[in-house]
Amino acid sequence: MIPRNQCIANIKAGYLFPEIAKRRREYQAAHPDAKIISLGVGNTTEPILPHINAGLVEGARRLGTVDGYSGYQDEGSLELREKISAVFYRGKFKANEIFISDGAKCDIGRLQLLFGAGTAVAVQDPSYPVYVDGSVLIGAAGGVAPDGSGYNGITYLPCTMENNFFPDLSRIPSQCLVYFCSPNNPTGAVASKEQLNALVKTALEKDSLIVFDAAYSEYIRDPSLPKSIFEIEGARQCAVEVNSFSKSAGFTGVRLGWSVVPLELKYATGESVNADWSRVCATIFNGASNIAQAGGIAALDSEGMKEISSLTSFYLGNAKRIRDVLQKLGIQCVGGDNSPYIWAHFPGRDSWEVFSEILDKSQVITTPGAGFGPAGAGFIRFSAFGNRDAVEEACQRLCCIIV
Ligand code: PGU
Repeated sequence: MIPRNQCIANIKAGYLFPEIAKRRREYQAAHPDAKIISLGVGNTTEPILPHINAGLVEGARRLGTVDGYSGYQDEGSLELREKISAVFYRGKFKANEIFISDGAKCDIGRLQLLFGAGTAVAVQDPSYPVYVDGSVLIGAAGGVAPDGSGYNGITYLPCTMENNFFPDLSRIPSQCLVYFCSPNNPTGAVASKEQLNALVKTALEKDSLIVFDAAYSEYIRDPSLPKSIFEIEGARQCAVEVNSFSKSAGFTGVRLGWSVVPLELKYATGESVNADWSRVCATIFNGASNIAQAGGIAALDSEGMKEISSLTSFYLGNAKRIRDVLQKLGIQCVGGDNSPYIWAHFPGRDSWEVFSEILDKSQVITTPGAGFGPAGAGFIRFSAFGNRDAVEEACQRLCCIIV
């Protein structure tokens, strides 16, 4: 048989969330009567709101008509791209700088193809696992270091209580791909304008490229906090941004997102990153579902934006309830105010052990911090995605336990 891709061999164990799902199944099998509640994976639970849903239904209906039928739309609907530019970037991007995708995760994976195996990669630590795992899969990182410091070839930028969850930028190597997520998954921290100014300045000085993941931008309530890297001067020369309708419109299962790749962005050798991205998308991606795009267009008109605001406020209401309980229990935590994640500190504890103890005592699923990188040790992530009754029940149960 043909040999295995060594990059896949380098990846340790399973992807984080299926691993948690496996532990949940095992616990359920051992405790058949347990009513498990998940505050684990960040998966939306609430129905899609009526105006946006009507957009999806209308999109499906049109496909059944002679005039409304559409087939492949590689670059995505022009109307949707123009709306994204108008709503999120004050019209500052042309339609050919916005690429419609089937979600931010998929684009994060595909973007790696632009840079390939030789690229230096830096991540906030902890971080959304796809940045690191994707880098290992493409060969930009090697195997796991035996001392528990993570994957060889990845520069981990610790984000801790001590630095207020914003990393020391001087550690970013030159000519590096820097993944940066704000509002952050998993810490819930949101970078300020000054912090993002410093990030862009560093990237420009070090000839590095930022992949800015803004998947939770619609959770920002503090108007002083930037929702996009492109609010920062100089970002067009050093950043791409990915975003998604998953967590704002409840499209986790519908699948719709976008990436912004400015025309000004150039490789060290002067070629256009935008042109290459267009080539990659045309070659291995056939565009997002036309039905999903019709839903996205509805989501971005004034009625749809009101629904996005109300849905994200609902999840932020859950976040507040969870955070209040943790604080009452004397557990130090951050996040949950401009983000749907709460990052709780269990100093000196193994986070998989804390995960199991919480599950055992309260039948609540969480996510162990260690799954997000070495600096996640001693932390637990609580997700605010859940029906209100389930979240309130989880809070009551958590109130009664001491971990
Ligand atoms: N970016 C970030 C920072 C995320 O946290 C997630 C989902 C995505 C992108 C995915 O966006 P899509 O547009 O839906 O592709 N994170 C969730 C779900 C787990 C997963 O593997 O994606 C989480 O629990 O972290």
